[in-house]
Amino acid sequence: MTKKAFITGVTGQDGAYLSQLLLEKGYEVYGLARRSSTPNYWRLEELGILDQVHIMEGDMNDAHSLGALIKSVKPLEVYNLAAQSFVGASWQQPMLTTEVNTLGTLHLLNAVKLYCPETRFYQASTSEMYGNSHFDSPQDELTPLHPKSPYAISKLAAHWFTVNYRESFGLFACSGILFNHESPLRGIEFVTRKITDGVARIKFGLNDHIALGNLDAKRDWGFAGDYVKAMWLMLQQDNADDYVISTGVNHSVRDFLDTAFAAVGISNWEPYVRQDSKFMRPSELNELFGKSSKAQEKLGWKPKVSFEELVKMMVEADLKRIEKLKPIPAISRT
Ligand code: NAP
Ligand code: F7E
Repeated sequence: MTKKAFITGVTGQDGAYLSQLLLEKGYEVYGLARRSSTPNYWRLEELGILDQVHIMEGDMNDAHSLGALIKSVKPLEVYNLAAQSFVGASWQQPMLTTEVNTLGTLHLLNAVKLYCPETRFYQASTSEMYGNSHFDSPQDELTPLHPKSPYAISKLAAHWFTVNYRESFGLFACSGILFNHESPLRGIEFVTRKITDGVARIKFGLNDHIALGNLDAKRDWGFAGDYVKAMWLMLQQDNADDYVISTGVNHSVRDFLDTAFAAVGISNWEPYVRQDSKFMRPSELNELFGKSSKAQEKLGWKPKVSFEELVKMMVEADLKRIEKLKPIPAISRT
């Protein structure tokens, strides 16, 4: 019998890579997508898999639609990736962030408990839950949690609901505490993609600068394609558990700028970068990096793509995209 997987957030970065991985493994993939006047399937299209994913319309805020979908699909595995995932927006929209990230997760856990309690459940938790833990670096599964943004608080609550449904009702529910992971499919508002898109625009003369916030923040940036493998591995174990997924190496936004501009032959990026207070956060996490030894030992998972390879991959993808937008020189229009 075909294995069925249900992915919320299928139109997002991780949803696209996870769909690709599961299709390669022979799963039938069902993806929750919210109704929109302009469908947002570009990532599934870029990977060439849109026609292989069963798109199911629904919303994390609508418990009824989630319940009906889980009842009809009865998946073997559920991956809960849907979220208001942009930390910066969570101060402006704390209610929405909580409704989608916390209550949405609760609606989904309840649907699984009610209609298919044998289903294996993955929750997309985050290193943001640690807050400013640089006294406890690197962070692992035992590091104290002290969230610093509405996003982090909403994810912390969803994390504990996941653990609680495992402990209270015996659900096979795992929480993956993933550190930042990026790719050419990353949303444009996140700093990595904002930089690689900006570098490509500067290279082709479409823009003259990139406006950024705090350049000193450090993150543990890995490749999303590597990280979705860890999600799948968590659900293949004998017992449900929680795992940190990270590279163990961190870099500052400045390092990212160095590497991204170097990829187009620019060694001094300072003339092309302006700092704008609009992109500063009310509460910033200065430094995050994780220790994924539990995942390495128990899941046999290891990141494959290095920081340098990741940045190069993202710059190259944006150069290809922007090249297509480049105005045709007047001389060749005749
Ligand atoms: P993403 O690209 O922002 O994707 C988020 C997805 O959630 C999109 O498909 C979005 O749909 C969907 N969504 C948002 N609100 C929804 C709603 N009300 N109902 C249904 N779907 C909704 O995020 P990502 O980078 O792939 O991350 C995947 C998950 O991992 C998220 O939960 C994120 O918080 C978590 N996470 C990410 C990272 C990271 O570094 N990427 C690290 C740790 C944890 P639309 O396309 O319609 O907007
Ligand atoms: O910011 C700084 C910013 O928005 C990274 C999400 O996937 O990972 C992501 O959250 C750093 C921060 O990601 C700009 O202040 C400077 O220190 O790319 P980001 P994030 O906030 O780390 C975690 C693990 C998640 O769970 C989230 O869902 O970069 N920064 N200047 C900037 N950030 C942005 N976005 N834009 C700037 O102009």
